[in-house]
Amino acid sequence: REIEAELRLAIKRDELSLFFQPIIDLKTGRIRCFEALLRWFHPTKGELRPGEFIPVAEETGVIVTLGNWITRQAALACAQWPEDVSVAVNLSPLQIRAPGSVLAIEQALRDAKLDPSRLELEVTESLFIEDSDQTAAFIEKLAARGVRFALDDFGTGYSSLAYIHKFPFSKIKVDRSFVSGSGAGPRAHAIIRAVAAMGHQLGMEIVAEGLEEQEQVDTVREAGCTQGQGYFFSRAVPDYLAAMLLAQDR
Ligand code: G
Ligand code: G
Ligand code: MN
Ligand code: NA
Repeated sequence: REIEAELRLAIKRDELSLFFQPIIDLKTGRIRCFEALLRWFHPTKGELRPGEFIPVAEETGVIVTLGNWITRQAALACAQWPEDVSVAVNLSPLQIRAPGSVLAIEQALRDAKLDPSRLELEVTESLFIEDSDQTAAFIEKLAARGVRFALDDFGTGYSSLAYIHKFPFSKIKVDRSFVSGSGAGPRAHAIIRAVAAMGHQLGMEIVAEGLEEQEQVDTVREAGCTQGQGYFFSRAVPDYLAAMLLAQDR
């Protein structure tokens, strides 16, 4: 397919870029982390969103090369930030099952001279449907090195306590459908509260995603979320703007 061939060339042609969206400590208001979000500036189609091309990258296996590139770029960017700021990278399930993925991540950290504890790998709930030994080995090896793991999109899939029980997640990201839109409300609020209470017991950070208004920020903070992310604070921005946000912040 056309898009597949173009995707293979996109890295070489310098059409791909990582943007960074800040994740804010809801107590102090300061930036704790940036989530890396991939953007493709296609020469004729314009800006393409990951939702449009990540599935193609997954079907064709290009995601493995692409994923390694993303981790490297994210680690290099983070190495420029203050030491108490980390970077979060979204992982595709296919990447986790690919042989050599642990080595590639370790190499990216070494090359960027980044402390492994400053890298957070976001995995989505749906990954665990298979609950394979490979997934467990991947997470355990990197966690032993100090890399952190976040359970992304929490509440949209199986939301299984078994995964939280089995794997050393340091963060749960409550999906934005609980925070805004028609899904928000007293029932969603009670669920966020309960998830946050569980997170506290386990020493985890609880992130509320999709915060767009001050009122939502106040609500999730009151419900016990420790961090927040969303357009209220900032959209994902290029690395030079991320550096400016940090300079303003400190
Ligand atoms: O930025 P946007 O809202 O368009 O992202 C849409 C989806 O694409 C999100 O689910 C996000 O996790 C995913 N995504 C964004 N960047 C990356 C990436 O670098 N790697 C992978 N695997 N997924 C990404
Ligand atoms: O699946 P994941 O959580 O990685 O997806 C992150 C996606 O959410 C990104 O594509 C990002 O652009 C989007 N996003 C981030 N903040 C907001 C927000 O406040 N509102 C909405 N609608 N989308 C957001
Ligand atoms: Mn994410
Ligand atoms: Na999410």
